[in-house]
Amino acid sequence: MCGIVGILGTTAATPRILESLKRLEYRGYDSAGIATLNAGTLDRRRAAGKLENLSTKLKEAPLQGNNGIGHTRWATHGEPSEANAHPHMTDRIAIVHNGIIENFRSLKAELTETGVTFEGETDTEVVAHLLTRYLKEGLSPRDAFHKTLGRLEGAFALCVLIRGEDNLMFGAREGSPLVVGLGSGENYLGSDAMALASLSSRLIYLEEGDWVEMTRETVQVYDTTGRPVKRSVSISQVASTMVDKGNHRHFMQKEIFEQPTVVAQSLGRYLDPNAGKVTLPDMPFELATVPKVTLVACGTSYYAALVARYWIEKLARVPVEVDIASEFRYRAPVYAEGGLCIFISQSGETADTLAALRHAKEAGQRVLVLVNVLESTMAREADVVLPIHAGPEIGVASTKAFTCQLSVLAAFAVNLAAAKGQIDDPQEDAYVAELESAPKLMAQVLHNDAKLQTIARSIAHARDVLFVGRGIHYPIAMEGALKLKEISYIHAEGYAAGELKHGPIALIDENVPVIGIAPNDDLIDKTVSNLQEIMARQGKVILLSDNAEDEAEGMFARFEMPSAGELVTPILYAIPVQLLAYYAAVEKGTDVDQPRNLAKSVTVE
Ligand code: HGA
Repeated sequence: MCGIVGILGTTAATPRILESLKRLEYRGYDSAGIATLNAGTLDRRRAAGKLENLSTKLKEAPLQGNNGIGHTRWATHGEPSEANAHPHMTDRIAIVHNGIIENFRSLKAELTETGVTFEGETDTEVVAHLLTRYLKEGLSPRDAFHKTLGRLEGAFALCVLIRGEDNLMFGAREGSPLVVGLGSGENYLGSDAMALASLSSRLIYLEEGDWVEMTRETVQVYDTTGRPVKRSVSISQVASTMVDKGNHRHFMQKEIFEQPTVVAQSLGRYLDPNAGKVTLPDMPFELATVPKVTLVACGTSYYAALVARYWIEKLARVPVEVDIASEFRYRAPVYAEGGLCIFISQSGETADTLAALRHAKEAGQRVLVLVNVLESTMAREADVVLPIHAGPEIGVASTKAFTCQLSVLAAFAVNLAAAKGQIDDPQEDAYVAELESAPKLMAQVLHNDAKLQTIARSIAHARDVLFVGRGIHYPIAMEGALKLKEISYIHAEGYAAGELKHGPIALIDENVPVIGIAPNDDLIDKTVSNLQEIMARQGKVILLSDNAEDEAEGMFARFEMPSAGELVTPILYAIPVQLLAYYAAVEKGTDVDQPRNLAKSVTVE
């Protein structure tokens, strides 16, 4: 989502801010801007659309100064126009904001009454005017900033420059992440380690409610009450080099093809094939005593959670509840005493998932997270962290993070089953061997991608596409539909195959492609029968299967999959649905890596 970079520096700020904003482009944004402070004077350039537009403006009218703040905006309040782009400015300050000021309406009304006029529709602008009012009332910058923070409700990461204060920058964090970067004779603020990768690896992660007053030489963090606090310095692992596409056309394609390697790496951290055991990090509780598992996530991570439910229930015989993070804490969930809550998020910053985590923690639940970013807020707040080791995922539509999440969840399910005494050593050994086979089988699927490219051309111009599957492959159908929606903008739905006849079958005609996910398991006959029902209504069935050669007669297309066991098939079948979406999007010519309206790390609720 929005990216923030702030520099109190000793050399020209604009090129450095632009470079940092470029690193954040993958997160998705719709406008961008930079403000600098030069000899006490504030000035800014903003542009709707891509960073190139901002660069062009900066070439036409450069911004001088060694101090600056920059922002990539993913609009929540107000259209993605230049007027709504950050930084927002008054005659006294410039500010960038990530998050949502929930009480902005009442603040706006209050400010309007005092004669303030607003330039755009963002919630952020009220913060700019509030801070300006307190400065004009004669408060010191520090007091004015602290007083402003006390008036805000909602979520925010803020970064502020003040006119006339050449060696001063403020930042604040509540609900949205903010990181301080330490330089020599310079200091920085960023929305995450990636934002600061080219500037500093010595970072201070602000905690909830923290705010910071910075000069080039000093960094002072305060808590909500305004008390000075000490926060530790960590060394960032985020490499300062830009992640590149290699010889792929898009990051998403690169990440799809990387999957055998990253899944092997990920499994390598959790499997001991010699001993035939799953090895998880030490936990501050006994897994054997866990009475219930609750899995909570959003989007693709939520589908990984749905797959995990099948594994955990079947192997470990532990009751499992799964929910969407944005719904979870608003429905008075019933926690089991000593229950284990698992939160899944690629970035570890997803606002809804983080809020759900805190809800569970407050209720005394044990908290385990699966994240890709080790330095993330969720990783820092959990009792146990299972990193998925997917490496940086740049494509907005998640691919390799999904299959790595599945791999780690499969290993977890086996471990829990062993801890519960539901499987014996030879069974655990067999499951470990099965998981070990995943990367090779994934490579086999990828090897046949040309066939999927041909099939994808036939769905690229459809208005609606359905994905159907049963059991553990039902969530894969939903994930396939999500991928297609995200990057090709084709309306798609994932259904449990048996559910079609209860409504969605009304949509079927000769123009509706239906992707059938049907591995040769104990449900294949049922799934294929459902596909026959679709064909009887002229639906264009595309079958993904390692069997059903005979039943394939009359189907529009069939993609041959390798055979595998129940821990590996969901991981394998994720690949053809990713590739269908990818090639359909390429065929349509959409912006694959930065699809419209989407953001990578969703840090607003
Ligand atoms: N609410 C602000 C900032 C949006 C944001 O944080 N996106 O990630 C706006 O709409 O400008």
